[in-house]
Amino acid sequence: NVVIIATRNQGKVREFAQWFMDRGIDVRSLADYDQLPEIVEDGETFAANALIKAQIIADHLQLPVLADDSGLCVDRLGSDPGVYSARYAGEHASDAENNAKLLRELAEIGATAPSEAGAEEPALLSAAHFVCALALVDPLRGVQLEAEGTCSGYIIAAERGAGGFGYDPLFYMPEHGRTMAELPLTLKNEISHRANALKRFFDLY
Ligand code: ITT
Repeated sequence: NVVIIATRNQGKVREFAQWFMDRGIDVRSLADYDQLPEIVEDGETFAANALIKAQIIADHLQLPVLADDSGLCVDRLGSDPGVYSARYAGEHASDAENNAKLLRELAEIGATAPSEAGAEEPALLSAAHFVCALALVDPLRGVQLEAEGTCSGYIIAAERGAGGFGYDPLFYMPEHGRTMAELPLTLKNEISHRANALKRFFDLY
């Protein structure tokens, strides 16, 4: 039993692997294939981009494919970076570069933290939420399933934690007293936007 996920993001792969492993299903990603067609994610929504990725790879491999399009929406930045989350600081930007850009943009609108050396509770610069859109496409039967999940928190001024990926070190959840990057993978996988999308996915599947 295998599911193909149309992603090159190893952080996503780790999280999907845990979800599917629990169900006795192995996960393959685009890293396991050569000579794949180019994917142009030019949709205006997470859902549209998830469909684009799943459709292109499903057509190419002639197998059912699941795709994840996700990102961070920051209230005080008018929901940016949104669908541009992966390339916020430039086309092939690293997570560190994107996180630095996020803090620069917040500083520009005056959202900064007072010096908080030793503070237990970090200053909250803006409310924010993660979004994850999933799409499953079967080349023979077309779109099989779409599901979306979100997760709410706040952006803080300095990174905390080494787990997860992407914007996780800057995404703080007061109810957990930790950033997403400070949670063990199993806990992130219970509460994240991806977890919420996957719960819907398995309800519908
Ligand atoms: P694929 O398209 O190959 O799946 P990608 O990283 O380019 O990989 P997206 O286009 O969906 O994926 O962009 C998602 C970006 O949003 C990702 O690079 C992170 O910066 C951010 N992101 C998504 N999920 C996240 C999570 O669980 N924690 C932190 N940041 C996340």
